This record gives sequence, structure tokens and C-alpha cells, in this order.
Amino acid sequence: MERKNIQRLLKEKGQLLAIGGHDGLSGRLGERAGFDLIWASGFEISASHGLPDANILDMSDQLAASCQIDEAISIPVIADCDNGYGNAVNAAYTAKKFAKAGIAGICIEDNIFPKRCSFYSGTRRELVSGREHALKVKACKDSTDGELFVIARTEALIAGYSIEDALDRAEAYSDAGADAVLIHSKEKTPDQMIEFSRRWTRPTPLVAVPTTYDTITAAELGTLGYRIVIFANHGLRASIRAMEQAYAKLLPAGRASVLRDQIVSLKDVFELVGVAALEESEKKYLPTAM
Ligand code: SPV
Ligand code: MG
Repeated sequence: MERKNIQRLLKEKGQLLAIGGHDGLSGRLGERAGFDLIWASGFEISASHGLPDANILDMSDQLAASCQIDEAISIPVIADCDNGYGNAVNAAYTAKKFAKAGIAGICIEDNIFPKRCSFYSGTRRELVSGREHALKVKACKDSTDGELFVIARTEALIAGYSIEDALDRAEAYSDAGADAVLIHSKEKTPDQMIEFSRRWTRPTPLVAVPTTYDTITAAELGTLGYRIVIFANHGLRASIRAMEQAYAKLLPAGRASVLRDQIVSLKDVFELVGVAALEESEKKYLPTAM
């Protein structure tokens, strides 16, 4: 089967919108809603295990979840591979594994190993040097014959570095062969993102994750040069709210009918998971009683 091609899609559509996913079902809902890509989010996949996003799950966990998503959908997956799970050698092996599994793209960030989610407070964030991360990016590209779409992500602004530092890093990652550069920010306004994009002169596409600066639209980010926009965790957060509200109603009522108006029907679930195809297969391949 032909690898799903992000580069081509980007050329065709100009800008791609990604939604975070953590399993086959969340991926399928993202595809059905009309997103172009599924972001196999480390944050979501960790949360779906009841765990924080801090390299507690390992590369194999991320690969399994990414493959589960990929198998459930026909649009491309970008797997969030954190820091590549170690140094450049680890990152190259990671890239190779994801490429061999048919995943369209990965993202690696310049956090040290083990990483902590960009939004956690606490100790000062340490990054690997720009040179080290650029070599990691190169190792990922080299180990996959350029087949895998590699997003290089800088946490420079998250760590409190200047825009100049972020630009220096992003330029080094672009020069090392990154297919796109993700610049992450945890500000409440998009000012940093706007300034960064105004000063970005490379042709390498930019990627934004508008989680904290959440009022800017994807179209506005597009005009700034952000050609991939990732809504990284909104499906998970919507489902947590929906489940909390349903359970808070169900338990005191003790009667499932109180939820009738706020849950999908069983038929909807059957449709979503392909029960019709199952029945077709049963008819075709299971022996009937004589
Ligand atoms: C993720 O979804 O795991 C990400 C994006 O890396 S964020 O959590 O916004 O850093
Ligand atoms: Mg992540």
C-alpha cells in the first residue's frame, strides 16, 4: 500500500488541519469530522493510560497507539515522538520503526529525555542544544531515506528563550532537513507566534499548536505561514467533559434513561465501528448450517 503522503497533501491543500487522537475510535471521529491529519498525541495517549505526559510510556507504546489510529483511518497520521526517546541513535531507530510501520510522519522535539509536557509547571525546562537536535533531525531523515515526513519541534519559547534563540534553532532544524518546523508557545496570546512567523525567512513550512493562544483561527495562522495547525487535545478534553457530565447524572438517578438525550445510540456505535462490514464478512466466509 502506498504511504500516505503529507508533502503532497500540503501542496494540494496549502494548509492542513490536524486533530489529536489516542486510539482508533478518536482517530476515526477526527477523520469523519473532516480533519486532514490525525496527530497521535503523546499527551492524549498518556492520558488515555491514566498517566502524565513525561516519557513514562515508551516508544513501543507510542508506536502501538499510532498504528492503532493509522489502521482505523485513511488520512495520514503524524506521530508525536517526543524527544525521539533518547539521543540521535534512539531517534533514528524511532524514525525507522515508524516509517516501516507505514506511519506518514513523526515529530521530534528538543526537550531532554525524559521530557515533561510543555504545560507542566515546576523545574526549569532544559533543552538539548540546537546542534544536537539538528543532528537528531538529520539522523531521522537519513535513516528513512527521506520517506518519512519529519517535523522538528522547538520548545525554545516554552523554556523562556528569546525569539532569536527560537529562530536560530528552527533554522538549524530546517537546514538539517526537517520537512516542517513546529514552534511551540504557551502564551495566552499569539504574539510570539506572530513575531516568529514574521521573522521566518526559510521556505520550510511552520506548524502551530494553538492550545493556550486559542482565539486565533487556523485561517489567520495560515496567513502567517503556519501551514499545519494541530488542535492537539480537544477531542480528549471534550470527551472527558461529556463523560463526567453523564456519570454525574447517571449515578444519582440509578436509571440509564436519564442519559437518552445526551448519548449516541448503540446503532451509531455499530456504524462507527463497521458492524455492517462484519456482517458482510460473516455471510461471505462463515459456513452456514446445512
Ligand atoms: C501532545 O499533544 O502531546 C503535544 C502537544 O505534544 S502539547 O501537549 O500541546 O505540547
Ligand atoms: Mg507531546
